[in-house]
Amino acid sequence: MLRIAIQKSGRLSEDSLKLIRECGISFVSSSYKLKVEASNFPLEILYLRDDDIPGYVQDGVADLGIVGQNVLVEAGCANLEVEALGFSKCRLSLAVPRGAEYNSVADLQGKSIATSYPTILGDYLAGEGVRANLHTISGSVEIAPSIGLAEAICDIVSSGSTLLGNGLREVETIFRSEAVLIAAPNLSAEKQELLDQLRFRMQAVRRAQR
Ligand code: PRT
Ligand code: ZN
Repeated sequence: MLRIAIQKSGRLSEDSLKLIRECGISFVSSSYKLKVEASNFPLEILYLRDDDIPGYVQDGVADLGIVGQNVLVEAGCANLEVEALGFSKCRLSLAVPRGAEYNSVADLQGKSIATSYPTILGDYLAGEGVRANLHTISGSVEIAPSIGLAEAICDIVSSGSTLLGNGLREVETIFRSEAVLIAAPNLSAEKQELLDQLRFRMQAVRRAQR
């Protein structure tokens, strides 16, 4: 039996469940059960926080997972990706207060930047030769400049309305993300065979949507 970890409740949940159902896999989902078994495919679904999914798959507690590339790469687990899924598209961007002067990323030299993505941001800044002070916060990052916590932010953007609503201007996109299927490194031959069947079905679902 394959075990797949998906987000319990959040932006990935609905599309993850929909994709599994569109693969012809039936299961009864209830908001109380954190683990359900499919009735017509050897699959068990675990409902978790998205941040915990890369670690569970890396350690083999779950065989598969569905998570955003932003969370996967930040966790240092990019090697687990097996299939891009095309939903939950977003970008990780740098933003500064609307009135602040900004010409290039070099302007962030010595500045303080609030983010939930210190690894991706740190790698990006190092590649640009910029040294900045990163403040890692786990949510409501967009509030940081207005309360004096940081001079810039780096966070997930989708429509851009959250930046706009907090008086911020997007100045650089540093990473593009979508939901991906991930798999544990050393699956048994039986599990690998089931994964291949599942990927085949997922690819057919995506082709049908194009
Ligand atoms: O509880 P749990 O830890 O499981 O969930 P979470 O709150 O950490 O994650 P969740 O559900 O918010 O997002 C899950 C994944 O969806 C993210 O890791 C991204 O891969 C993807 N995704 C897609 C987004 C967005 N779009 C998005 N807009 N994740 C977050 N946002 C937030 C962003 O942080 C910002 O605060 O929405 C705000 C910006 O949205 P716009 O539309 O105003 O630009
Ligand atoms: Zn999360």
